[in-house]
Amino acid sequence: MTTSVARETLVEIYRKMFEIRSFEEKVFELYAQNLVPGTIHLYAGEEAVAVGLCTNLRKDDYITSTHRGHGHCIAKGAEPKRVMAEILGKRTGYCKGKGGSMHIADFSVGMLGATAVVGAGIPIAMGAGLSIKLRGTDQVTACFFGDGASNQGTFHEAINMAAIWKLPVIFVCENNLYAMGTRQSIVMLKENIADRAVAYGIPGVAVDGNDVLAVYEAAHKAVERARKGEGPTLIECKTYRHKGHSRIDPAKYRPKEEVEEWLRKDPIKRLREKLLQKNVLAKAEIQRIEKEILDEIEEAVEFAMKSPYPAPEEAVEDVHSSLRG
Ligand SMILES: Cc1ncc(C[n+]2csc(CCOP(=O)(O)OP(=O)(O)O)c2C)c(N)n1
Ligand SMILES: [Mg+2]
Repeated sequence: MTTSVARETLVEIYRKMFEIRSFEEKVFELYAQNLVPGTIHLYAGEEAVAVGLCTNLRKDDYITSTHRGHGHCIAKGAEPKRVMAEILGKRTGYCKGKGGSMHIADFSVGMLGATAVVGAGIPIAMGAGLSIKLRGTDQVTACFFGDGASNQGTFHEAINMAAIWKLPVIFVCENNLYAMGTRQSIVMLKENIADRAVAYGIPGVAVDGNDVLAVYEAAHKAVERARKGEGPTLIECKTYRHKGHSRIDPAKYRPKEEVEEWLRKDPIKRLREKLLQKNVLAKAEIQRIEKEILDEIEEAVEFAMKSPYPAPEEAVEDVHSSLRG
């Protein structure tokens, strides 16, 4: 594994994954204290997907996200403190506290937005890909969506269009086996969502989404192909969310053995073990990195807690944007 991925990249990957996990654990804690307005959908357990993918992207590349988007934002380079402020509904958040957990966007790092509408990010990513092609740059767009979203019409329409126009889009299905409480096997006869790529004449690959290096390798190939103008790829990452669908879901529909099996396959634990085993990092270095990140998350919480709420009259600001300026 260390042969193809540079040491600094491996360390950066570990940092980001640990950062997202720590961030999500903190959001869960704040939610329990009744400090988070609205709902939350946590990314804990799925970090290898966003990080494995985004490590291959440049700042000027784009991503689109889902309702489970905190990890996507942070992996693409958004500042945790401003993501936290948005989740707490504060004016210093990315949408000035008016979007909340499910509507975070940061155009400055190419994060085009999270959305509460399942499958809605897929055509937006296709449109961003079309814009790249028309402008003639070598940027790419990566599009995250769930197994549930892959049964929406938007999935089929957007992938087909991206395929015929050879758009630079990487379609990344985060198959965590469930769409709310519905198991994938109840709504799909085929096991691999990646197999659907055949229907559109593009490459489709299914990878272990809890192995960050497997995601990294698949993304690397897909990004190269997209930058060369050879068109889109569908990558299916098999993964698992550690918690229920959203904050109120105790996830009783999941068998205990299944949950335990996936907890054993925790992507962060696995990477940590590999890094130690291959002498990429010593235990003390890992502990130092983790401490640094935990401190940074505490600072993010402090920043968010101290920030003001938007004033009531700000509710009607930023509602429309005019191209005429
Ligand atoms: C168009 C639409 N239909 C239904 C919903 C309700 N809903 C919210 S999340 C969700 C499940 C999505 O599952 P999946 O795409 O697998 O993503 P995951 O939550 O597993 O990450 C549903 C049905 C919605 N928000 N939008
Ligand atoms: Mg799902």
